[in-house]
Amino acid sequence: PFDPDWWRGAVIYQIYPRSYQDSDGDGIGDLKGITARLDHIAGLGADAIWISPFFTSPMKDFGYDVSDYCDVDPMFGTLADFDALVGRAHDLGLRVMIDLVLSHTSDQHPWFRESRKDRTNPKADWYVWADPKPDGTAPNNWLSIFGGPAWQWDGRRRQYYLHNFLTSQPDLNFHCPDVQEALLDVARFWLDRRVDGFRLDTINFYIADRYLRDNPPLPPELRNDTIAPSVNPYNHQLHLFDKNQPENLEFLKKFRAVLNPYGAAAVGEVGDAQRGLEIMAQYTSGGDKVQMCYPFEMLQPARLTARLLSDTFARMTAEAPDAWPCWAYSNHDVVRHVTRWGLSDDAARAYTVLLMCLRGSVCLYQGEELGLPEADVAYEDLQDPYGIEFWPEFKGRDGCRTPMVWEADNRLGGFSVAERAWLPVAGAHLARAVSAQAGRTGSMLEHYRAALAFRHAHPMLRTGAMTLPKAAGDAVSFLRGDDGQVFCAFNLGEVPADMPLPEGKWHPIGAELGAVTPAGGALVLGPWQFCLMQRI
Ligand code: TEU
Repeated sequence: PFDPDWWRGAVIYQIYPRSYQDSDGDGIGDLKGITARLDHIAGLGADAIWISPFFTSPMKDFGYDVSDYCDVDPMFGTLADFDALVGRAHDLGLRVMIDLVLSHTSDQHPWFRESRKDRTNPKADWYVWADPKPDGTAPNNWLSIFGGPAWQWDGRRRQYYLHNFLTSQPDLNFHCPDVQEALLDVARFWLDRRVDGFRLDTINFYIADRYLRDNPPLPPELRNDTIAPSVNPYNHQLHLFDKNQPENLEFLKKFRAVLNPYGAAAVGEVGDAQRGLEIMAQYTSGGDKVQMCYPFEMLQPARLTARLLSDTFARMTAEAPDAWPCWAYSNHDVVRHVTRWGLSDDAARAYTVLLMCLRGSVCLYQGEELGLPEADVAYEDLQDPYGIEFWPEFKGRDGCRTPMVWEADNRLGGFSVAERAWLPVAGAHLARAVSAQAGRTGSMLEHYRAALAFRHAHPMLRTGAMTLPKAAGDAVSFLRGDDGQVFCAFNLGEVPADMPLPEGKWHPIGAELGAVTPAGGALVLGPWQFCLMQRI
């Protein structure tokens, strides 16, 4: 059904296609595998899926290095398989979002092969090429996210090219109008194949300063000491000129104009540890750019405390009251949150309910609904180039990318019939497989199902207003709904918390989630307890 607002408050389930379900026994997941498992996602109560890249790719960054935007990599299947996936998803009431990696291509993309030939070919300006400084060094001080300078020397053109990630991921030059047009055509291609929206990879990296000015050093108060400086260049520079240039807003408006006739939506991933919320406000307010942004606030190593939650919402509201976030605790780039934050099952349950009560849309990452911890991947089994480079200080992203576990009594968890999977299935995950949890009262999977159903049953949790969260120690509370119809209170800690009850008459809801009921006019929340109430 045509509903241009479908994304608002939606729960989007992220699929990492290499690791969801292998249908042809090569040890790598594929599109047919995903199609076969869509019932699980519909049964969970999600509104949409986001599939990480499945396009033709040399797989140096596992699909985030695209060599053909308009085809499926043979490893994952065919365009016909994709059409079948979309058809089945729509039959189940699931919207389909795909992951467009527009900021850079693979160095094997025909556009880059042509562009690097010489300085006069028709695609000579399609990438960010620059002459060396007089002493032969790189044009400026910009750094790559995956370590080292963001510039790679090319002997043939005798120039440097910009790469924000691997050297095999050259950055497209969005100052070139033909590049913008070609990328809008990519979006049209997939919209015509009935996708409902896009996750836009590194949306704030599209446009770099046309004068290639040096970034200033990062002021100490903005440094994030939880990330080792060798591992993440965010600790060295204020990313003033290499990303998020004002011209990006013009491109996003063009992108939105492509989406509108289809009722499609986009969520932009904002990779900026310092100014993510500010950038989200720029990109999502006004209704003429992208609908949602995906900031990194809840993906940090530091646990989402009551204080961090209230600060985040206060900052976000100050930047733009109509900004629309898409929250996530876990994804294919970070340590799974249960491990990252050291959560017990009780704590994880409370965080799940909290996520379902927040204003914004939500992304869940495959396996999160099983309460999976990060997998231990031995050095010999590492696949992620980012991890191989920085081991052991940073172990890379493989520990959150191991295969999904479907069957507890199967060596590869029912993921594949192959001898080996591309990443090992974590032995410790098997006991948490879907087969071990489905239909079992009190399991994490059933808790997620109930939490999603709860959000659905109370539309004000999806689209209603939210008061600024009030934090007191580890406890936090807020009201949802335009008239504050729902009261939500959480104890995000181990120490019992006394909380003031809101004024007015209320009746408790969410018993099926384990919400507690105030007794004798007082609200005392034990460790990781929460209370949900509806105004009478
Ligand atoms: O990630 C963008 C991003 O900023 C990440 O580099 C993140 O900081 C890092 O992975 C943390 O470990 C996107 C994709 O999600 C990621 O998988 C890709 O490698 C990257 O873009 C390049 O396309």
